[in-house]
Amino acid sequence: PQTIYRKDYTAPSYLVDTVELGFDLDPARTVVANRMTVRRNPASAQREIELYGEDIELVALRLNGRTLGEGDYVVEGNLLRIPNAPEEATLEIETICVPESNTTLSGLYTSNGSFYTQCEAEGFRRITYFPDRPDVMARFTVMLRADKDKYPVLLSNGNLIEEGDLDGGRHYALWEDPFKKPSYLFALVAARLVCQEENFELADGRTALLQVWVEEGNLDKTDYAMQSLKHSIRWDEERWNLELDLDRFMIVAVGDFNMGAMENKGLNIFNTKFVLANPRVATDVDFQGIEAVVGHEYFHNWTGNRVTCRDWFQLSLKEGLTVFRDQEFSADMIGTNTGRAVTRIDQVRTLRQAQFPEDAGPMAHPVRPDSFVEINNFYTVTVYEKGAEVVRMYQTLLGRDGFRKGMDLYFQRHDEQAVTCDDFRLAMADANGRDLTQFERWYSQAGTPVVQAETRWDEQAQTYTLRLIQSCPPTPGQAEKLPFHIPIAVGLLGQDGRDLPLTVDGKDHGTTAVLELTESDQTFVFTGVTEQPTPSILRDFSAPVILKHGYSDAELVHLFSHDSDPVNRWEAGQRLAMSRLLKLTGQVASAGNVVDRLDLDDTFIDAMRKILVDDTLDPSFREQALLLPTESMIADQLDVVDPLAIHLARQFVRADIGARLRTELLAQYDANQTPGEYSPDAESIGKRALKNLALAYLNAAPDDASLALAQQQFDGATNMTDRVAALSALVHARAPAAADALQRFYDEFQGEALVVDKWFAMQAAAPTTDVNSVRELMTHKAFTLRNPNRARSLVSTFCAGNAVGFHAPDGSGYGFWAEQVIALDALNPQVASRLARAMDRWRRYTPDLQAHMKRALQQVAGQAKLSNDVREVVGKALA
Ligand code: B3K
Ligand code: ZN
Repeated sequence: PQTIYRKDYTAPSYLVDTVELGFDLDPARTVVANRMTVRRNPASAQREIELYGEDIELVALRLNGRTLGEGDYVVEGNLLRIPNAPEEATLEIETICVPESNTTLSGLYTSNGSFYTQCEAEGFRRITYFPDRPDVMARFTVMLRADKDKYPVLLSNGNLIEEGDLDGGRHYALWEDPFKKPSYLFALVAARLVCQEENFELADGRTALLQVWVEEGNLDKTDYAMQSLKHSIRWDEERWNLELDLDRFMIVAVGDFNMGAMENKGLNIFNTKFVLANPRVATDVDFQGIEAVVGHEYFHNWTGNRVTCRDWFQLSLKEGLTVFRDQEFSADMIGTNTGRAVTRIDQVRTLRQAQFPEDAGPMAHPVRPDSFVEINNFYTVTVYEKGAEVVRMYQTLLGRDGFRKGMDLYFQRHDEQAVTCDDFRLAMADANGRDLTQFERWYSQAGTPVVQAETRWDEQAQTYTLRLIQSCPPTPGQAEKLPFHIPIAVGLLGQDGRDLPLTVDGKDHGTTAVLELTESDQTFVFTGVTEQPTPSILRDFSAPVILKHGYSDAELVHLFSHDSDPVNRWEAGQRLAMSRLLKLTGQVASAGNVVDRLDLDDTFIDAMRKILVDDTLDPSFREQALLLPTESMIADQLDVVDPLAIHLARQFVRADIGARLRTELLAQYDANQTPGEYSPDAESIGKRALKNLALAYLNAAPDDASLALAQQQFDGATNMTDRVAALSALVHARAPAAADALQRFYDEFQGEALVVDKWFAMQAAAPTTDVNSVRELMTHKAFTLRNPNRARSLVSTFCAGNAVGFHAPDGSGYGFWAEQVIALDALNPQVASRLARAMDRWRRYTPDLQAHMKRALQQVAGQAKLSNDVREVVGKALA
């Protein structure tokens, strides 16, 4: 496969002004007529028209009315070139595609018999020949024709111009999008659907029609998506002065979808997972996910659609920024300080769980990658979540007002343009009169920076010196790194736990100073420090770095009890837990993976107890503070990973907490019930989370009483959050009643696809589940590899979320992985390629496991027929 480089970017040879598409929709043979007006791009030296097409049959090609024959154009792979083209031309192209056999779910495909599209990144070329690149923006008019009975609803981008009946039981709809857009934002839906709709008043007094389209039978699950959409529209108006620019905004839910959702102009298409919810079938996390994703896609209308990316290397321009926006939206929707902090803690957990490992593995890439083989492989936690951290750092450095000025300038300069990450950075710099040249390294250098902090209090001089040393490990293709521009938010706690006033270089910084670390070794001096403080460094996780500091347990306990910054307060608890987990993992491993004579100190248990029972703290915060680092976070700290040792050590800690804090956990279990009608508000979610964590800890060392409690909660649950928590407690405790509960759960919810996914996922993740049980589950009548949600719920959950089962010493988990990657690749390369990444960090495991993993990787890499997607991932893993 061919590698594409960012440095090779050239402007498009031809621009497209208008596109008229005509679709005669038929699952077995859809005819697409494309008429577009093109003109030579003055910015390009190229004289050929370049069109991309993939998996489509070219029926006719006309240029200014003349049919082009063999000698008039050249087709090489996916590229069709028309040499010697005139300055301006009308191109007419007729192609045929077969939606019903399109299992890739990219381009035009069918799901449950209806038509849907997914064009980002390069799916439009699977529909028609087109300069399918984001810097070609055109105005689209779309005519849809289909059987009226089977596909009563015909949707596309923009405004509905006309609809009516045709002969032979068919009908049509004509749509026009008033904004020019890149082809990746094109969408159509032709389906049997119903909708919840509402007229919504916008800030400027206009009214927009909002619709949420779902399959019949799901209308009782659209309220939350609709509410989230309205909140998103309001929030964008209020926080950024950005308005909905269309008269109509539609969300469509589809059961077969590769990712979460897609921001097609005016016609967002969503995975059902991020639309459908009611208390009976959806958990608190599902509700939160819906709010975040509905917000995310809506916010793309400005950050992504009105201002789009020049090329796919700039993906984080829209994704990092839009994730940042949806994060801020979710935080503002909660509104309280602790609520905000808890969302921030969640973000930090995601980074540590997924992004730091990516940044340290074979697929490590900068936020703005320099090269790729398959762009779909680069919709990553680095581009998205680290990208959002980079955007957040602007706000930390420039302040909220300064950041807003930068955003305003960005839209002023670039509305309806396709631009780069540098353009965004320059808007931030220019709007604030700041030099952000060095900040560019956050875009160009991969790897997680390490910041080492050394401190010294000088009693005589009453100064406190903070020395910060930064470094960044090598990543593929980047051996040496230059220093980053890192905002480090710092507070100092006095012995009474309160923040000390901060003065640096004679300047008053309140109680949190944002220091700007720009050199590899830099020292900051706080003056007027009258007592030995405890440093709270990297408050609010002010930069995506690994902070190293030789904290003593006493200092950590002090921070865990008092830090006014909730994120660092939580962080102190994580550090206390991590040091224990690492030590215990070592002990378990050297005992040959036997849990014997392990011990957890009182300091740790007491610190946990204190937070658990502190009713002045929000339950949501207490839940986060009591959650242990995950197995993968522990693995990330180790040079040699023995997954079973990690699991056993962590289970020991969970059980010990469960046993030694039994009384307190039971009390919190009772105190945090949420009787009455279910509501997904932050306070109730926090209570349920703490209550269900208590239940989980109690059942980590199960006795009859705790098992009975889980059983009772399962039987009496009135919402999915409590039901799943109870079922999972039973399953993880290996309760005798677990099998029966699982069966009852399935029987009750077998008609709800998203709940069946949970049912598979819960079993896939259970440490009692091995390869054989997964294979057994794959024979269940409800299982299919063809539906991405279902495949992920069982196969990906097992491979990426069940370390014990997956890393079985005999390598059977890896053999299974290879088989499934190969099977999935034949159907859906994007889903296969995600699964392939479960092996990313294979070189970190014990030698025996490594050998098995390598063999499995080689088995996949050795396949003659493999998608570019999977080939790139396994190739980089083995490189
Ligand atoms: N922009 C889409 C992702 C498309 C992924 C293509 N493989 C969803 C989003 O980030 O909003
Ligand atoms: Zn996005």
